[in-house]
Amino acid sequence: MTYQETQARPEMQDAILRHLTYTIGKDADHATLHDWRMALSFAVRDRIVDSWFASTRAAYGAGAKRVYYLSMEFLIGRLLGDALVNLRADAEARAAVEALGLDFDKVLHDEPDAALGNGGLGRLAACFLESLSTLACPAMGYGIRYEHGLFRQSFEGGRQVEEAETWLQQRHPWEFERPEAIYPVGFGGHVAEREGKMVWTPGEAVLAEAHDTPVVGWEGRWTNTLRLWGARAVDPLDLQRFNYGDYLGAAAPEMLARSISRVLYPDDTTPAGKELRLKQEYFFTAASLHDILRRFDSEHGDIRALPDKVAIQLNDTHPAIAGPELVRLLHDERGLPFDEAVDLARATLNYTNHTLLPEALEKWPVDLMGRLLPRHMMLIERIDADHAARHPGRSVPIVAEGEVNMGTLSFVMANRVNGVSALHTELVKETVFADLHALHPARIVNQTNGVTPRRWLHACNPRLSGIITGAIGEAWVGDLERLSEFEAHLGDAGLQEEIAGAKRANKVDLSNWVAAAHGVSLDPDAMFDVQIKRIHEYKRQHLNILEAIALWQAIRANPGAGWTPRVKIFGGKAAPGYVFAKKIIHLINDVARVLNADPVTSPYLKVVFLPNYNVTLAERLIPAADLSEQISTAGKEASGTGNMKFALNGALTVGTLDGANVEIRDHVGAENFFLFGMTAPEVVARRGLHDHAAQAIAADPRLAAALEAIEQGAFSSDDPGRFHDITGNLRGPDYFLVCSDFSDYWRAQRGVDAAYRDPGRWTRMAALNTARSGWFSSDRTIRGYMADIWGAAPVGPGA
Ligand code: F58
Repeated sequence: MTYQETQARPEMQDAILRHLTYTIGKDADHATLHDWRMALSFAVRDRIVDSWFASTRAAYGAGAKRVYYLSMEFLIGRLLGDALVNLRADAEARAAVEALGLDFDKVLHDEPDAALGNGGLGRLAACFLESLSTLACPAMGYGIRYEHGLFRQSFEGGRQVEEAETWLQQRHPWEFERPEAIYPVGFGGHVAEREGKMVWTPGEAVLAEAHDTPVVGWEGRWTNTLRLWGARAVDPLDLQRFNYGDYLGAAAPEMLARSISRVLYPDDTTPAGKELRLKQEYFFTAASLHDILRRFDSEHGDIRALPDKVAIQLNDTHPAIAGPELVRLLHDERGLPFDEAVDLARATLNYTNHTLLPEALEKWPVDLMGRLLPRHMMLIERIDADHAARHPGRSVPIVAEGEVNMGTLSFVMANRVNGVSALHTELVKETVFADLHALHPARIVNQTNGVTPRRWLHACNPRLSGIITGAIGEAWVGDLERLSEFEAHLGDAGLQEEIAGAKRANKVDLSNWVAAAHGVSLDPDAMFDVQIKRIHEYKRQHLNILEAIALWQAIRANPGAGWTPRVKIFGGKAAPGYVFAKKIIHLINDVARVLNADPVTSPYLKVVFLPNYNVTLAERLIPAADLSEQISTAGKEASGTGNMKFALNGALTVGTLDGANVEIRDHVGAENFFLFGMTAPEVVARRGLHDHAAQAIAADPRLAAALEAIEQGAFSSDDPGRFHDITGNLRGPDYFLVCSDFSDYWRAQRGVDAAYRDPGRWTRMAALNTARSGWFSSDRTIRGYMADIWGAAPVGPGA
């Protein structure tokens, strides 16, 4: 069928065929799956554009305050299914695609997963963009258009192998190139005083080119923009070198410039400390600020009104150079007095802290900062001196021991500083920023994270979503607090059966996929126990695998004891340079190989590590999970957001009192949450015992036996010493207190087993988790930011 063979066709089908013909240049007989996916994406994009223009007009018309979210990372995942759901066009698209003889799900699954982020911080930014649109808050996300997102993970002999990710190899249908929005960004050079003014002459410059992706909110009411900057050379070709036959050298300027937006740094908690990373940070921050001021100038006259019309959020310290850069623009370039420039910048900027881990707090050597950004280094020193003068004897230095502390800089230059869960915010006040908090007691506020219910329940779990809508109507999708109405229906035995049936069907889907994609067969009647997140010592995947080993030993010792069948599912990537985390992955894979091959125990216990965990895999796993593992050392996980997605989808949590687990437990009820482990203050006290690990091992024969099994090579007979650094660490410093929390974890897990053996009780607990998780919507979080931090209000049709 060609587009020309016109008969009356439903609108969506017509739009798909039109794009296939005129945008892709293919006819239906020769179109590949990829062509069809592109055609559908363009058809859907057309509909978003209408809402986009209306939103842009409404925001300009209202002269509204705008919010700018600056983030090194946006972990957006696939966009097609999400856009269709938000436009409420998913059923229509499915019908259109199927009428064209195609498998709709296959078309959706053809889309690459855009992994422009490492983990929670990047995914939070993506959820925030969706909620900002849903709430009709005029906003823009600014970040980097990485050519290669987070690496692709596979396993070889149980070891993690990394490969470059290539999401942009195919055309990206969602973005619009904006060659008119292009700014030079300078580096290096020198600073000179001219007529009483400091003038920075950069030694090199690259161009930042904008690429815009519309982000459509629920029901298409409002659409904001994600603007990602790509780096390009000012002079793409060195013609002289080319003419001399030096073709490689001629292309060097372009290669060098492009390297800035080439790859996402895959370090999840330790700052890279590399020059290129600082260049990336300044590159996107400078381009974004230029763009923000240009837009401000086009709408408003007096720059002194900046804080009334603009709120800028710094997602962690990665865009912290925004402080000195904004001061430079206001003071050096626009001639405002320094003090006024600082005050205006501070009234406009806000900073979110996502971690307390000392090794994760960014610091840059003064030498490097001075060489790469000489004017900014001068301004940082002046901001530091100015803050010290305002607080004589009590100031906290931004520059100390030859380094610029980006957390201190962000705090000093922010109107509001926020933590991401109640516990984390209290710890921010008591630890990293205690001195600054004493100076500025009103500056730190809490905004507990949230997740978008559109992607993380309605779209990824259509069975449960349908049941909820059947019981209480569909208003909950746009107003998640209304999920609480679901609770009143839970007494209905029929409804409970439906909920249990939906979970089982989700587990069957997952089992089928795991069998097809990875050749492992899972029993959908076993408990699906899931830990998915970055691999890090503080998240304690090794506590989970130790418990698996101890359970395996217990089952072997007494196979007939009525064990509750369980599948432990792991997913997550380790930073390529994080040797210990990679060892944990290897251990889990080795344990899985031995346990899954054991005919006595495997009916009761299996372990699988699914490779290449990403947003798409999370969307498959979370709806199928029975148990959510949130087992970090108390005080270390700032919030967590996966924990919220699981609770919302009716998985019960086994977890510590860490991050937002505390608030989840408060909401769902202590009786519907499997708590274990030390509290944050207990953790601190326990570390004071020099032999805490040895004591814990001596007190728990199960733990001792599990460690011995690893040490004796039970899982690595070819190399018995393979995991000595893990067991050595656990017996030795065990900073994250795996051993000290083991016994209580074991106890909690046996409580989980007992609860799972009573399906009625389990389903009720799971359903209560769903019904009581309405507070964890990112809509609630964004309302909090709008009210407490940005002073922003919704506009227009969605208001
Ligand atoms: C995460 N941080 C926190 N950092 O660990 C998690 O508790 C929290 O829920 C989430 O932020 C959102 O607030 C996180 O994901 C990173 O990935 C950074 C990437 C760049 C280098 C430094 C860490």
